[in-house]
This record gives sequence, structure tokens and C-alpha cells, in this order.
Amino acid sequence: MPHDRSAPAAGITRRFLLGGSAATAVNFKVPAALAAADAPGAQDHRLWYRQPAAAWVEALPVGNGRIGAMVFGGAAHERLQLNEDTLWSGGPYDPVNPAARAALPEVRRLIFAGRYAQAQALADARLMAKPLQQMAYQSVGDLLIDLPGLEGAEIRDYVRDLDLDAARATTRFTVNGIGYRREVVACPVRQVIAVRLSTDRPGAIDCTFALSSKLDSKQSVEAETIVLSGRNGTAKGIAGALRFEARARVRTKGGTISARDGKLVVQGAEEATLLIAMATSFRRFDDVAGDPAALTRARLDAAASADFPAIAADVAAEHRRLYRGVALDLGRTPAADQPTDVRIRTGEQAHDPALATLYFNYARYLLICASRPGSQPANLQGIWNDSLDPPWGSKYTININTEMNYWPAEVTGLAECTAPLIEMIRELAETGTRTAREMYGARGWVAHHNTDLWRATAPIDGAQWGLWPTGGAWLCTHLWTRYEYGRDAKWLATVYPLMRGAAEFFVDVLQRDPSTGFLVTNPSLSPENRHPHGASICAGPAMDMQILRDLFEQTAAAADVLKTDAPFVAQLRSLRGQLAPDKVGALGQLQEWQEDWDAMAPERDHRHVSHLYGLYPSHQINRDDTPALAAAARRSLELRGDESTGWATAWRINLWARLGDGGHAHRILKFLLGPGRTYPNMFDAHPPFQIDGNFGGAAAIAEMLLQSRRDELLLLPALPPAWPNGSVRGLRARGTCTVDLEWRAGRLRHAILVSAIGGDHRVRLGARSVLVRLRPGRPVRLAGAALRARRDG
Ligand code: FUC
Repeated sequence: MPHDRSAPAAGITRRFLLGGSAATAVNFKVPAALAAADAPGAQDHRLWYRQPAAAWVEALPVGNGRIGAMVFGGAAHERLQLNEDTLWSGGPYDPVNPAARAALPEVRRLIFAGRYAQAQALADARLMAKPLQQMAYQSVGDLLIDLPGLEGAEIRDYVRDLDLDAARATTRFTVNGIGYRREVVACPVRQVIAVRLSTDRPGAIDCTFALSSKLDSKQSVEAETIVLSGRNGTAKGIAGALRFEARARVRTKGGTISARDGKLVVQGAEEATLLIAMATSFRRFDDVAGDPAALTRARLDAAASADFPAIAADVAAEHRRLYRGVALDLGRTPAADQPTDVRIRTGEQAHDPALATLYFNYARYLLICASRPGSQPANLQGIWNDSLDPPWGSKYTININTEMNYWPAEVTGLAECTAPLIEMIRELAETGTRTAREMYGARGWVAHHNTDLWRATAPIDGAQWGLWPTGGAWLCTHLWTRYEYGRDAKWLATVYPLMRGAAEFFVDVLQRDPSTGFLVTNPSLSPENRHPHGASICAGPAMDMQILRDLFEQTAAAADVLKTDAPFVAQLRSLRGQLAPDKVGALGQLQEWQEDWDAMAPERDHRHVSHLYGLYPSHQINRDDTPALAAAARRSLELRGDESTGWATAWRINLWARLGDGGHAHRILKFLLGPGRTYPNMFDAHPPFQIDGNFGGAAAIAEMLLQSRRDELLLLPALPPAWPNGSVRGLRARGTCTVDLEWRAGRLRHAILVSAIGGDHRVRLGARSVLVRLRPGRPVRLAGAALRARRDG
């Protein structure tokens, strides 16, 4: 076979492809983690391929929350595309438009007068941020490893994989009987990416290492270290204010290291290990005085004492601390034995329940790798982006996408990964206070439909998309959710001011709708859907009303827990009752707007299903308490259709799961996992790549197995016929509960519940329910048969 992109040699054993053993063609000593790929279930924790990545969406991601790499796995030419999560264009800036406040009353008046297009034109002229767009997340560049001796050589026995449990990408192949191995990890403990090249023949490694970047930068070599230092980009008139640095230091067993043309040259080595550190001068959204040279140097120096096995062991241990908290089994068929890209290509036709398991596990892997305490939150691409000008700036779109990134966090045991999101809300409350004051003359704080590294909060892009004041409010519901799961009142006290500030803003800006007397937002919009009157902007879209009902009630409930702010609580509860209610329209659908416009809207299959927020992620609408609204939500979903962009498809699956329709949810999940919405590296395809679909899809799988609202637990609420037998261990429910489930022939065999703080929980299985009193830390086992035998409790 002439080059890298070839299929594996005929006759290669499955054992080898799965990770090798003593019987394989290549006589590597196989680390336990790789050999374990033969163990039952190991394939549920592994993406693997028989050819290198030909495109970025075939490369495999590693990350430690803050820094990451996409590993291509080329034999003669390896590329690691590198990211650092604070490398964005621009610098600290304040986009508030000073003309906005004076124009606001007229925009409001035009909206209440039904002159929407005119209102939107005025809003475009006077209300929008300056600049009109936010800053973009940017790639650091590439680490390039060239092995000139392999150029044109016949590559045999090629396999590359990503071990989701050990958090390691490995590439293996043979050339002329010599076995080559390359491993990559991103270490959260030592803050470096480590790459090891090894062969089974001493002295066989001849290669060069280089760093390159598309940003304004220069490379130099200091001893055994390549240094890439540069500046971030200027964008939309905001000057680049960041310096960044990537440092890669090589160490070898045997052989020599020299420098040539800004590259490091290794000759005759048995093994080469490269440690890469990256940093920028970013310290906070208003402080860019960091020293990336000092930071990267210090991290390399600190890591120098450890060899690759020690670093990889740290990576695996720290990763497993989070990753191993949940174990899912949805059943397995022979389809699962194929390479990951083949499974995705054929998944829609094949019966491959384990593909959903892999997707679920991968999402948990991705969240751990993209969002850790101290890092930035996961953006539209997590932390993986090869562009200086990525789609939608690879920012934080907070009218759905950022929230969706964190949907699986609590239920799948990754609450710790929400720390960066919570920190971002704190920062938005700072910048958003100014936006509230200057633009609206209001107290509290506001964020619109996007933000960036600099925590910009003014409306962007155009009024049709950006003039939506409810982004901060939606984010605040994640604070209450965190409290509901963790029940830590001390922590709640630290975030209560953020919730209070978000609520206070709406106390000041809500307007009384002259035609109905209800309180509504104005101006606003139903993300990003145009109504039939030549605009999207309007008053009181259903989603705003639903989010504000949650925000007001949750803020009041938080104040109750903290025994504070009684007058404000009374005011919030009174205002909550005056918010415009949900309505059912002529088609039997849940109305997206105050008026029954849904049937006439230009895009009836619009990707956003914003008015269904009340059904998921909120619990306001549900089949038990509000059956008529739940039926209307179902009708809306039917009208919108099942297939949409990646994230919008994932949202639909969660919604069908909340409606208890596992079969329907599963049909849409098959589409999400197929080649139209999943790239070969299992990244979600909007298209283009957007990571929210991965997280929304994983949340949906959990939602089909377990739902919790207040102190109620719904077991297997939307189990699809396609998953008759299975089990899950470690899902979380509100009230510090951990839930294990096992089912056979579509029926629950047993559930094991444990709560750290104990308490009474109503446990539901279909129409049956039982009240369970949990004592702190004491597991309770419930037999499915016993639950089914109950009349009701
Ligand atoms: C919203 C969505 C788009 C895309 C973008 C990042 O604007 O409407 O589909 O996901 O965010």
C-alpha cells in the first residue's frame, strides 16, 4: 500500500485492531489499557479507525479543560492542531451603544402598535452593540512532526484510537517490519500536552518537530525547546491585546537533538517525548497583564521531572475520577465491532445500540476535556477550533447553545464541570450591570444572545437575532439546577446575588401589554424565529415568559432557603402571576408568540423550538401537572418536524423524552447519530461542527432513562423498544441522589437509590409510584416487580 490513507493489511487480526496482544503482527509491549480493548464493553470507551484523519473532523480530540489538541495520526506527517481556551481576538472592550437608551421607548411603542418591521429597523439603527459583532475564539496553530524516512513507505497494520477511559489518543502502524507508536495526552495536573513517539527497534526514530501559527508570530529554538510567540488578532475594530506563547520541549531516549530552521531535529532515538505548554496574557475579561512566556516556561520546568508513563498515569487517574462515575449498557450487536467511522456511516440502517452508548460516553469525555474548574466554559466547539475566524466565532451563544453544552452535566455526574459556566455567569453579572444601566436604565444585569471571552453583553449581529434580553436569565436557571442537585445552601448564598440581579433587571424592564394587561418583555424575540409580520422582534414571546417564571420562582425559592429578602420575594411572586401565560393556538399547538402566528410564520420547521423551553429543560410544562399544555407542546413538535441542525435535533429528542415517547425519541436519535449529523470523529454536525449536539444528545439518552423534578424520580420514563435490555449505574437526580437501574425485556428489574442527604422521594414507574424515605448514604433497592404491583401510592 502506497501511503498513509490505506486500509489495514489483509489478514490483520481483529485482536490487533482492537489494541493488540502477544499474538499480533507488531511486537509492542501493550499497555494494560490498550490490551483491555478486548475486554467486554471496552469498545464502548473507544473511537478507532483504520486510516489517518484526512480532514479535521476525522481527527481525535484531547484536552485538559484549558488546552487541547486535535490528533490527525498521519504516519510520515503528524499534525496536532493546538488550542488554548483564552486565545480569542480583540481585547477588553465595552460594546454598549450610548444611543440605545433614548431610542428604547419608541421601539417599545412601535412594537405595541404592531409596527414590527419599523420597530426592528429602528432597533437596528439605534439599539445594537458597537461593534455589531463579538470577538472570535482562535487557534494557536499546529505542532508538526515529520518523519522523512517514512515518506512514500508502505504503511501496514495501521490503527489509531481514542481511549475515552484513559483519555489518550494512540496511533500504531508498521513500516518495513518496524512497529511505530505515538501517544498523546492532555494533562490537567501538569498543564501540558504530552506526545510520545516510540518504536520496537532501538534508534529508529528520525524526525523533526515544528510549531506553526496563522497568527502574527515567530518561532525560535532555545536549547531543546521550540518557542512560538505571537499576538492575537484584531477584529471588528477591537485591537488584539493578547500575547500568547506555545513552548514544546523534546526529550529522547538515545539519539541526538539539534536545531535547524526553527525546528528541532531528532536522529537515531529509541523514544522521543514532547511536552507542550501554552498560555496567553489573559487573566480576566478586563485584565490582560499575564506573562505567557513565564507561565509556559514554568509549566515545562515543573513537568520535566516526569516521564511519559507518569504523565499518562496522572491523566488517566484524574480523568477517571470523573469519567468512571457513570456506566451505561444499552445492549450490543456485532455492528459494534466495526471502526467508528463505519458505524456512523451505517448506523441509521444498522441495529447498533452500543453506538448510542459510545456517543453518551464520548460526550462525557468531551465535557471533562473541555470544561474544568479554572478553565473557560465549553464554547460552540468546546475547546477545539482550527480557524482564526470560525463559524459564529466559536463563541458562547446563550439563546440555547451554551446552555445545551451543560445539559448532561448534572444528570451524568459531571457537576464539577459546570464550574467555568458558573464563573462566567458571575462575570456576565459584572459586565451586564453596565449594559442594564446604560441601555435600559435598569437595575440588575442583562446579557443578550451571545457573549465572548470579554464577557460582552450588548445585543449583536442585528435586532432579528440579537435583541433578546433573556440570555442571562436562562443561564441563571443553571444556578438553581446546581442547587437542586447538590443542595448546598452555603454555595447557593454565593450565587444568590447573581439570580437576584437577573430578576431585578426584569422587575424594572417588564412592560404591561396594553391589549392584555399582562406583563411582557419588550423589545424581545423568540430566538431567532421570524413571525409573519416582517420581523422577529415582538413583545412577550412564550420562551421569555417561561424563563422569567422560572427565574422569579427560583430566585424566590433561593431567598426562602437563605431566609433573606422577604419583600423582594413577595414582589417576585406577585409579578410572576402577572406574566403572560402560555396559550394554545388554533392548530392545537403551544403558541410561540402572544398572538397565534405560528401557522403563518415563514419558517414553520424552524430549528429553534424556544417556546418548548417550558417542557425541556424546564419542568413548567409536564404531562402530570399541565396535561393540556403538554399536549399542545407535542403538537408544536409534530408541526416543527424531527430533523433539524445537530443541536436542534438533540433538543427535539429531549422534548420527546419528556413527553414519555421513547420510540419517537429513539428514531430522532438514530438520525442524530447518522452521517448527516455526526462527523467521523463523532463530533456533532450542525453542520458545520458544533459541540452542543454531542452534549444535547447525551442529555437526551439520560433523559430517556431517568428524569427528576423536585423530589420526584421517574424511572425509565421513555425507554425505547430498541433498548430492551440494559443497565446504567451512577446517574444523578435532584436531592444528591445517585440512581442505578437495570432492565430486561423493556421492564425495570431493579433500581438502587442513594442520597447523600437522604429525604423523601416519590419514585415513579409508568403510572405507578411509591414514596421512598432515604436515609443519608444508605442505598435502597427497589424491585421493578414490586413497583409494578402497586396500585398507586
Ligand atoms: C444560533 C443558532 C444557529 C447556530 C448559532 C451558533 O444562532 O440559531 O443555528 O447554532 O447559534
